Amino acid sequence: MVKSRICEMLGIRYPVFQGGMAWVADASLAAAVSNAGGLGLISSINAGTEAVRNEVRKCREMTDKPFGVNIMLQAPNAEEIAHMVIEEGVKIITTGAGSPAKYMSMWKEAGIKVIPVVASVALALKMQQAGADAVVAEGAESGGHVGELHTMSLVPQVVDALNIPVVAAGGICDGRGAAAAFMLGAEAIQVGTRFLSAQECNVHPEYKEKILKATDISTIVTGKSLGHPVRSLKTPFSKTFAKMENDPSVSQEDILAFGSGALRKAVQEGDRNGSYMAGECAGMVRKIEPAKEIVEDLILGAEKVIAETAARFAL
Ligand code: TUI
Repeated sequence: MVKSRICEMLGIRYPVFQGGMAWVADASLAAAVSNAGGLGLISSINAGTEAVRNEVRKCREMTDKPFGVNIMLQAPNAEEIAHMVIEEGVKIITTGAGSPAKYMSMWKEAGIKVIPVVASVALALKMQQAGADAVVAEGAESGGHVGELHTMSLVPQVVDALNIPVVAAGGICDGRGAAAAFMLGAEAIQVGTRFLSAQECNVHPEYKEKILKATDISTIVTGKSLGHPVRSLKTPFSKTFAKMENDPSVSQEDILAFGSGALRKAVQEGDRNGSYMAGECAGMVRKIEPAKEIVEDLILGAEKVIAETAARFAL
Protein backbone atom coordinates (compact mmCIF):
# COMPACT_ATOMS: atom_id res chain seq x y z
CA MET A 1 0.00 0.00 0.00
CA VAL A 2 1.39 3.35 -1.03
CA LYS A 3 2.02 5.69 1.94
CA SER A 4 1.91 9.43 1.58
CA ARG A 5 2.04 12.59 3.68
CA ILE A 6 -0.96 13.75 1.66
CA CYS A 7 -3.19 10.94 2.98
CA GLU A 8 -2.31 11.79 6.58
CA MET A 9 -2.69 15.53 6.02
CA LEU A 10 -6.12 15.26 4.43
CA GLY A 11 -7.47 12.16 6.15
CA ILE A 12 -7.99 10.21 2.92
CA ARG A 13 -7.30 6.52 2.28
CA TYR A 14 -5.86 6.71 -1.23
CA PRO A 15 -3.62 9.49 -2.63
CA VAL A 16 -5.98 10.15 -5.54
CA PHE A 17 -7.52 13.58 -6.22
CA GLN A 18 -10.35 13.94 -8.71
CA GLY A 19 -9.71 17.06 -10.78
CA GLY A 20 -12.11 19.92 -10.01
CA MET A 21 -13.27 20.11 -13.62
CA ALA A 22 -15.22 23.24 -14.57
CA TRP A 23 -19.00 22.64 -14.94
CA VAL A 24 -18.33 18.89 -14.48
CA ALA A 25 -17.16 18.32 -10.90
CA ASP A 26 -20.37 18.46 -8.86
CA ALA A 27 -21.46 16.91 -5.56
CA SER A 28 -22.36 13.62 -7.24
CA LEU A 29 -18.85 13.01 -8.62
CA ALA A 30 -16.96 14.49 -5.67
CA ALA A 31 -18.92 12.46 -3.09
CA ALA A 32 -18.44 9.25 -5.09
CA VAL A 33 -14.67 9.77 -5.23
CA SER A 34 -14.47 10.69 -1.54
CA ASN A 35 -16.60 7.69 -0.58
CA ALA A 36 -14.17 5.54 -2.58
CA GLY A 37 -11.29 6.78 -0.41
CA GLY A 38 -9.91 9.47 -2.75
CA LEU A 39 -10.35 13.23 -2.57
CA GLY A 40 -13.44 14.51 -4.38
CA LEU A 41 -13.34 18.13 -5.52
CA ILE A 42 -16.26 20.36 -6.45
CA SER A 43 -15.66 22.95 -9.18
CA SER A 44 -16.27 26.63 -8.49
CA ILE A 45 -17.29 27.01 -12.13
CA ASN A 46 -21.02 26.35 -12.13
CA ALA A 47 -24.15 28.47 -12.44
CA GLY A 48 -22.88 31.09 -9.95
CA THR A 49 -21.69 31.17 -6.34
CA GLU A 50 -24.98 30.01 -4.82
CA ALA A 51 -25.05 26.97 -7.10
CA VAL A 52 -21.57 26.03 -5.87
CA ARG A 53 -22.65 26.57 -2.24
CA ASN A 54 -25.53 24.20 -2.93
CA GLU A 55 -23.16 21.55 -4.31
CA VAL A 56 -21.01 21.85 -1.17
CA ARG A 57 -24.06 21.30 1.03
CA LYS A 58 -25.25 18.38 -1.11
CA CYS A 59 -21.82 16.78 -1.00
CA ARG A 60 -21.77 16.97 2.77
CA GLU A 61 -25.02 15.01 2.82
CA MET A 62 -23.66 12.42 0.40
CA THR A 63 -20.38 11.69 2.20
CA ASP A 64 -18.87 11.90 5.66
CA LYS A 65 -15.39 11.73 4.11
CA PRO A 66 -13.14 14.73 3.34
CA PHE A 67 -13.78 16.61 0.10
CA GLY A 68 -12.74 20.00 -1.25
CA VAL A 69 -13.52 22.82 -3.65
CA ASN A 70 -11.42 23.85 -6.65
CA ILE A 71 -11.43 27.60 -7.23
CA MET A 72 -10.79 28.85 -10.77
CA LEU A 73 -9.07 32.15 -10.03
CA GLN A 74 -9.79 33.81 -13.37
CA ALA A 75 -13.55 33.51 -12.87
CA PRO A 76 -15.37 36.80 -12.22
CA ASN A 77 -16.83 35.42 -8.95
CA ALA A 78 -13.54 34.02 -7.59
CA GLU A 79 -13.51 36.49 -4.69
CA GLU A 80 -17.09 35.58 -3.73
CA ILE A 81 -16.27 31.88 -3.87
CA ALA A 82 -13.15 32.50 -1.76
CA HIS A 83 -15.41 33.79 1.05
CA MET A 84 -18.22 31.30 0.49
CA VAL A 85 -15.94 28.31 1.15
CA ILE A 86 -15.07 29.77 4.55
CA GLU A 87 -18.75 30.37 5.37
CA GLU A 88 -19.53 26.76 4.42
CA GLY A 89 -16.70 25.29 6.50
CA VAL A 90 -14.92 23.74 3.51
CA LYS A 91 -11.67 22.20 4.79
CA ILE A 92 -9.69 21.68 1.57
CA ILE A 93 -9.20 24.10 -1.34
CA THR A 94 -7.34 23.67 -4.59
CA THR A 95 -6.94 26.62 -6.94
CA GLY A 96 -6.25 26.91 -10.66
CA ALA A 97 -5.32 29.30 -13.44
CA GLY A 98 -3.53 31.87 -11.28
CA SER A 99 -1.97 32.71 -7.93
CA PRO A 100 -4.18 32.52 -4.82
CA ALA A 101 -1.63 34.45 -2.72
CA LYS A 102 -4.08 37.21 -1.75
CA TYR A 103 -6.52 34.71 -0.19
CA MET A 104 -3.94 32.56 1.53
CA SER A 105 -3.86 34.14 5.01
CA MET A 106 -7.67 34.29 5.18
CA TRP A 107 -7.95 30.59 4.29
CA LYS A 108 -5.15 29.54 6.64
CA GLU A 109 -6.81 31.44 9.51
CA ALA A 110 -9.98 29.45 8.79
CA GLY A 111 -7.97 26.23 9.20
CA ILE A 112 -8.27 25.29 5.52
CA LYS A 113 -5.69 23.11 3.77
CA VAL A 114 -4.71 25.04 0.64
CA ILE A 115 -3.32 23.20 -2.38
CA PRO A 116 -2.72 25.48 -5.39
CA VAL A 117 -2.36 24.03 -8.87
CA VAL A 118 0.92 25.25 -10.37
CA ALA A 119 2.45 24.95 -13.81
CA SER A 120 5.99 26.16 -12.97
CA VAL A 121 8.66 25.90 -10.29
CA ALA A 122 8.53 29.68 -9.72
CA LEU A 123 4.85 29.67 -8.75
CA ALA A 124 5.32 26.47 -6.72
CA LEU A 125 8.03 28.17 -4.64
CA LYS A 126 5.89 31.28 -4.21
CA MET A 127 3.01 29.14 -2.99
CA GLN A 128 5.19 27.24 -0.51
CA GLN A 129 6.43 30.56 0.86
CA ALA A 130 2.86 31.85 1.13
CA GLY A 131 1.93 28.88 3.33
CA ALA A 132 0.47 26.32 0.90
CA ASP A 133 0.10 22.84 2.42
CA ALA A 134 0.94 21.08 -0.85
CA VAL A 135 0.83 21.87 -4.56
CA VAL A 136 -0.59 20.12 -7.59
CA ALA A 137 2.01 20.24 -10.38
CA GLU A 138 -0.12 20.03 -13.51
CA GLY A 139 1.50 19.20 -16.83
CA ALA A 140 0.18 20.29 -20.21
CA GLU A 141 -1.13 16.81 -21.05
CA SER A 142 -4.15 17.72 -18.96
CA GLY A 143 -7.48 18.92 -20.24
CA GLY A 144 -8.76 22.46 -19.90
CA HIS A 145 -6.47 25.39 -19.10
CA VAL A 146 -2.86 24.29 -19.54
CA GLY A 147 0.61 25.63 -18.80
CA GLU A 148 3.79 25.20 -20.89
CA LEU A 149 5.63 22.30 -19.24
CA HIS A 150 4.65 18.66 -19.34
CA THR A 151 4.25 16.31 -16.39
CA MET A 152 7.45 14.30 -16.91
CA SER A 153 9.68 17.36 -16.57
CA LEU A 154 7.49 19.60 -14.39
CA VAL A 155 6.85 17.18 -11.50
CA PRO A 156 10.47 16.25 -10.61
CA GLN A 157 11.58 19.88 -10.85
CA VAL A 158 8.79 20.97 -8.49
CA VAL A 159 9.54 18.03 -6.16
CA ASP A 160 13.22 19.04 -6.01
CA ALA A 161 12.39 22.68 -5.31
CA LEU A 162 9.84 22.18 -2.48
CA ASN A 163 9.63 20.63 0.99
CA ILE A 164 5.83 20.35 0.97
CA PRO A 165 4.16 17.39 -0.79
CA VAL A 166 3.59 17.50 -4.54
CA VAL A 167 0.57 16.04 -6.31
CA ALA A 168 1.15 15.14 -9.96
CA ALA A 169 -1.47 15.90 -12.61
CA GLY A 170 -1.65 15.77 -16.38
CA GLY A 171 -1.79 12.59 -18.44
CA ILE A 172 -2.41 10.20 -15.54
CA CYS A 173 -5.13 7.76 -16.45
CA ASP A 174 -4.29 4.30 -15.09
CA GLY A 175 -1.98 2.41 -12.73
CA ARG A 176 1.01 2.88 -15.03
CA GLY A 177 0.67 6.65 -15.05
CA ALA A 178 0.09 6.69 -11.29
CA ALA A 179 3.20 4.56 -10.72
CA ALA A 180 5.23 6.87 -12.99
CA ALA A 181 4.05 9.90 -11.01
CA PHE A 182 5.13 8.27 -7.73
CA MET A 183 8.52 7.49 -9.33
CA LEU A 184 8.90 11.20 -10.11
CA GLY A 185 8.47 11.97 -6.41
CA ALA A 186 4.79 12.87 -6.34
CA GLU A 187 2.95 11.92 -3.14
CA ALA A 188 -0.46 11.84 -4.77
CA ILE A 189 -2.01 12.02 -8.21
CA GLN A 190 -4.81 14.15 -9.61
CA VAL A 191 -6.93 12.65 -12.36
CA GLY A 192 -9.52 14.48 -14.42
CA THR A 193 -10.23 12.95 -17.82
CA ARG A 194 -10.73 9.38 -16.60
CA PHE A 195 -13.41 10.56 -14.16
CA LEU A 196 -15.40 12.02 -17.07
CA SER A 197 -16.41 8.41 -17.71
CA ALA A 198 -17.48 7.71 -14.12
CA GLN A 199 -21.06 6.58 -13.67
CA GLU A 200 -21.54 9.33 -11.09
CA CYS A 201 -20.23 12.01 -13.49
CA ASN A 202 -23.19 14.04 -14.74
CA VAL A 203 -21.83 15.24 -18.08
CA HIS A 204 -24.13 14.81 -21.08
CA PRO A 205 -24.01 11.25 -22.54
CA GLU A 206 -22.61 12.73 -25.77
CA TYR A 207 -19.56 14.00 -23.80
CA LYS A 208 -18.92 10.50 -22.42
CA GLU A 209 -19.40 9.01 -25.88
CA LYS A 210 -16.83 11.39 -27.36
CA ILE A 211 -14.31 10.50 -24.61
CA LEU A 212 -14.83 6.76 -25.17
CA LYS A 213 -14.28 7.21 -28.93
CA ALA A 214 -11.15 9.38 -28.52
CA THR A 215 -7.73 8.22 -29.72
CA ASP A 216 -4.20 9.35 -28.87
CA ILE A 217 -4.40 12.29 -31.30
CA SER A 218 -7.91 13.45 -30.45
CA THR A 219 -7.04 16.61 -28.49
CA ILE A 220 -5.92 20.08 -29.56
CA VAL A 221 -4.73 23.17 -27.67
CA THR A 222 -6.45 26.40 -28.65
CA GLY A 223 -6.53 29.86 -27.09
CA LYS A 224 -2.78 30.52 -26.98
CA SER A 225 -3.31 33.81 -28.83
CA LEU A 226 -5.72 34.87 -26.07
CA GLY A 227 -3.22 34.02 -23.35
CA HIS A 228 -5.52 31.22 -22.16
CA PRO A 229 -4.49 27.93 -23.77
CA VAL A 230 -7.09 25.20 -23.39
CA ARG A 231 -6.89 21.52 -24.34
CA SER A 232 -10.09 19.99 -25.66
CA LEU A 233 -11.25 17.28 -28.05
CA LYS A 234 -10.86 18.00 -31.75
CA THR A 235 -14.35 18.83 -32.92
CA PRO A 236 -15.74 21.13 -35.63
CA PHE A 237 -15.96 23.76 -32.84
CA SER A 238 -12.33 23.54 -31.69
CA LYS A 239 -11.05 23.34 -35.27
CA THR A 240 -13.01 26.48 -36.21
CA PHE A 241 -11.68 28.18 -33.07
CA ALA A 242 -8.10 27.32 -34.13
CA LYS A 243 -8.72 28.63 -37.65
CA MET A 244 -10.13 31.91 -36.28
CA GLU A 245 -7.04 32.32 -34.08
CA ASN A 246 -4.76 31.90 -37.08
CA ASP A 247 -6.72 34.33 -39.23
CA PRO A 248 -5.39 37.89 -38.72
CA SER A 249 -8.66 39.35 -40.02
CA VAL A 250 -10.60 37.90 -37.06
CA SER A 251 -10.60 40.07 -33.94
CA GLN A 252 -9.96 38.74 -30.42
CA GLU A 253 -13.47 39.90 -29.47
CA ASP A 254 -14.99 37.71 -32.19
CA ILE A 255 -12.95 34.71 -31.06
CA LEU A 256 -13.97 35.26 -27.44
CA ALA A 257 -17.63 35.61 -28.45
CA PHE A 258 -17.39 32.37 -30.45
CA GLY A 259 -15.95 30.49 -27.45
CA SER A 260 -18.18 32.01 -24.81
CA GLY A 261 -20.20 29.45 -22.85
CA ALA A 262 -18.89 26.59 -25.02
CA LEU A 263 -17.83 24.34 -22.12
CA ARG A 264 -21.24 24.58 -20.43
CA LYS A 265 -22.92 23.76 -23.75
CA ALA A 266 -20.81 20.60 -24.08
CA VAL A 267 -21.26 19.45 -20.48
CA GLN A 268 -24.99 20.12 -20.14
CA GLU A 269 -26.33 19.85 -23.68
CA GLY A 270 -23.83 17.68 -25.59
CA ASP A 271 -24.00 20.52 -28.13
CA ARG A 272 -21.96 20.07 -31.30
CA ASN A 273 -20.81 23.68 -30.86
CA GLY A 274 -19.57 22.95 -27.35
CA SER A 275 -16.00 22.75 -26.05
CA TYR A 276 -15.25 19.19 -24.91
CA MET A 277 -12.30 19.76 -22.59
CA ALA A 278 -10.23 16.61 -22.14
CA GLY A 279 -6.64 15.54 -21.54
CA GLU A 280 -4.31 13.70 -23.93
CA CYS A 281 -5.09 10.43 -22.17
CA ALA A 282 -8.72 10.48 -23.35
CA GLY A 283 -7.67 7.75 -25.80
CA MET A 284 -7.04 5.43 -22.83
CA VAL A 285 -10.54 5.79 -21.36
CA ARG A 286 -12.43 2.72 -22.50
CA LYS A 287 -15.54 2.28 -20.37
CA ILE A 288 -18.10 3.85 -18.10
CA GLU A 289 -17.69 2.54 -14.55
CA PRO A 290 -18.26 3.59 -10.93
CA ALA A 291 -15.80 6.14 -9.52
CA LYS A 292 -14.83 3.55 -6.89
CA GLU A 293 -13.54 1.21 -9.60
CA ILE A 294 -11.52 4.03 -11.15
CA VAL A 295 -9.92 4.97 -7.81
CA GLU A 296 -9.10 1.34 -7.02
CA ASP A 297 -7.79 0.63 -10.53
CA LEU A 298 -5.43 3.63 -10.27
CA ILE A 299 -3.96 2.55 -6.93
CA LEU A 300 -4.06 -1.24 -7.23
CA GLY A 301 -2.80 -0.86 -10.80
CA ALA A 302 0.11 1.27 -9.57
CA GLU A 303 0.99 -1.26 -6.87
CA LYS A 304 0.96 -4.06 -9.44
CA VAL A 305 3.10 -2.29 -12.00
CA ILE A 306 5.58 -1.12 -9.35
CA ALA A 307 5.96 -4.69 -8.03
CA GLU A 308 6.32 -6.12 -11.54
CA THR A 309 8.85 -3.48 -12.54
CA ALA A 310 10.86 -3.89 -9.32
CA ALA A 311 10.98 -7.65 -9.98
CA ARG A 312 12.29 -7.00 -13.50
CA PHE A 313 15.01 -4.73 -12.19
CA ALA A 314 16.02 -7.27 -9.54
CA LEU A 315 16.90 -9.81 -12.24
O1 TUI B 1 -7.40 25.63 -14.08
C1 TUI B 1 -7.09 24.62 -14.64
N1 TUI B 1 -7.82 24.09 -15.65
C2 TUI B 1 -8.99 24.61 -16.12
S1 TUI B 1 -9.78 25.97 -15.53
C3 TUI B 1 -10.99 25.81 -16.67
S2 TUI B 1 -12.31 26.92 -16.74
C4 TUI B 1 -12.42 27.46 -18.30
N2 TUI B 1 -13.66 27.67 -18.75
C5 TUI B 1 -13.87 28.11 -19.97
C6 TUI B 1 -12.81 28.38 -20.80
C7 TUI B 1 -11.56 28.17 -20.37
C8 TUI B 1 -11.34 27.70 -19.09
C9 TUI B 1 -10.74 24.72 -17.43
N3 TUI B 1 -9.64 24.07 -17.11
N4 TUI B 1 -5.99 23.93 -14.29
C10 TUI B 1 -5.10 24.39 -13.29
C11 TUI B 1 -3.97 25.09 -13.90
N5 TUI B 1 -3.50 26.20 -13.44
N6 TUI B 1 -3.28 24.72 -14.98
C12 TUI B 1 -2.33 25.64 -15.19
C13 TUI B 1 -2.48 26.58 -14.21
C14 TUI B 1 -1.73 27.77 -13.98
C15 TUI B 1 -1.09 28.43 -15.02
C16 TUI B 1 -0.39 29.57 -14.79
C17 TUI B 1 -1.63 28.28 -12.69
C18 TUI B 1 -0.94 29.44 -12.46
C19 TUI B 1 -0.32 30.07 -13.50
O2 TUI B 1 0.43 31.19 -13.27
C20 TUI B 1 -0.27 32.33 -12.90
C21 TUI B 1 0.57 33.31 -12.16
O3 TUI B 1 -0.05 34.27 -11.71
O4 TUI B 1 1.78 33.11 -12.02
